[in-house]
Amino acid sequence: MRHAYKKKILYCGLVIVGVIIFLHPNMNARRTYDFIEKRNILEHLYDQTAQNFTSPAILDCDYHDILFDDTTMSINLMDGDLIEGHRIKDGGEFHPSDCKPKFSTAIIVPYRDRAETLRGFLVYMHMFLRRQNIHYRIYVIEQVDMRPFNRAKLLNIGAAAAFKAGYPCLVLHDVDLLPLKPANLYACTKCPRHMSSSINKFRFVLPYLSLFGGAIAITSSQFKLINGMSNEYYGWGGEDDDLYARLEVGELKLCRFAPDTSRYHMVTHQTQQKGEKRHKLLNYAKNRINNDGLNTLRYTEVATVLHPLFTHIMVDL
Ligand code: NGS
Repeated sequence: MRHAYKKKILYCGLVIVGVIIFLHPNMNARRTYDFIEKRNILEHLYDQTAQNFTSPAILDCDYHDILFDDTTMSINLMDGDLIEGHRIKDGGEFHPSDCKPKFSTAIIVPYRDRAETLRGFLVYMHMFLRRQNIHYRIYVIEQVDMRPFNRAKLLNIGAAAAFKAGYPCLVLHDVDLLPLKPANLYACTKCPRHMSSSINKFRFVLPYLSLFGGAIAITSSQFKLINGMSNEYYGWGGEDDDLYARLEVGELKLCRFAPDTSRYHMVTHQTQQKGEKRHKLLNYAKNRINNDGLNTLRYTEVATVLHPLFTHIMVDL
């Protein structure tokens, strides 16, 4: 009798462990996902430069070599300094001088309180990006008030600045992520692209298929079509899932590059305070798309400074 009882407990225990393992996000992670084959990437790219951008070069830049570059960048670069004669203009803008780029990208980085991470990010990113023969500018949007961090609203503010400067393509980028593969071109594809689908923190495995955070590329017109992101997510989490819901409303299907091309290193940091309302907000994400976003964006711009490596926009939300 006692033996049968013990067996039952053991059996129940095993079932519970099995359910926990099955439900754990990392256990359901996608080892593979649909992606654009390397040989097809060129035709999927959204060729467009900023409205008032002109290049002195005659020949068009070629992107075949970089897309097929198999090397991995060393993250030690972030501890170094930029090489001399880098030709980056104040505000963190760069374009190649020996060929005419086909893409202009505004890289928008929401930020607060991580000076050392930001320094490493800027040095690394300029080294990474200048090899890609694109025209780009890095915008850092800093939240100066004491409310919980609002990543999505900061991204909306950065997007508004990029629209003003005529950028047709936005890369929305966390400061703690470093792209490892030069083949991961920082240009928009015609489909909104989840770029950071293979991060060391998740053992280079995609945690879930609709993940649309970390680093993404989206055209300015697509971002406007879905009214940008929600302004309501204070604290960590949910705002990227909300953005995914907006893509669904706009019938925009996301795309990705191959896992090997989409590798990122995440710089370690303390975990952030989680947003209390995020699940509630997420339940009504699709209902709020028309009255929460770019068209309701209100904030105070404290200052905008053109630093040698980035455009620094300080805001009070
Ligand atoms: C989900 C969050 C997302 C977040 C993702 C991965 O649970 O915002 O985890 O996070 N959604 C909600 O909280 C509703 S990560 O492990 O990369 O920090 O992006």
